[in-house]
Amino acid sequence: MTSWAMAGWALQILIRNFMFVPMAMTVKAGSTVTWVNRDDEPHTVVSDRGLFRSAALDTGEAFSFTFDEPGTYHVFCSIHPQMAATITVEPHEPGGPLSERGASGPGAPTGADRGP
Ligand SMILES: [Cu+2]
Repeated sequence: MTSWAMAGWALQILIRNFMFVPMAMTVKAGSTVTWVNRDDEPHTVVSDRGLFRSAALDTGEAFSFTFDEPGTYHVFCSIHPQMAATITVEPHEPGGPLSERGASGPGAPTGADRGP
């Protein structure tokens, strides 16, 4: 059962029943995560830090983003903000420093969920 499920496609998050499945995923830095909409409703994939924002994905459409920097990334659907998922990106080096950055970087917007 190796087939086509290699590298990128292994890191797939389905959008189904107004949920991201799985809701939490841990990947290595440099990994590309692909979201696929399996609902009949359009959904978006949006970073709460403004790193990326997909167009509205219709049924069967996909959106990918490559996570180069370690950290914790929160993702939601801008149409249904209750839909949320967390991507944890680990550094490549085994045993490397697992510093929890992200929430308190200089200039990085904090959890306050304010639009412009
Ligand atoms: Cu949605």
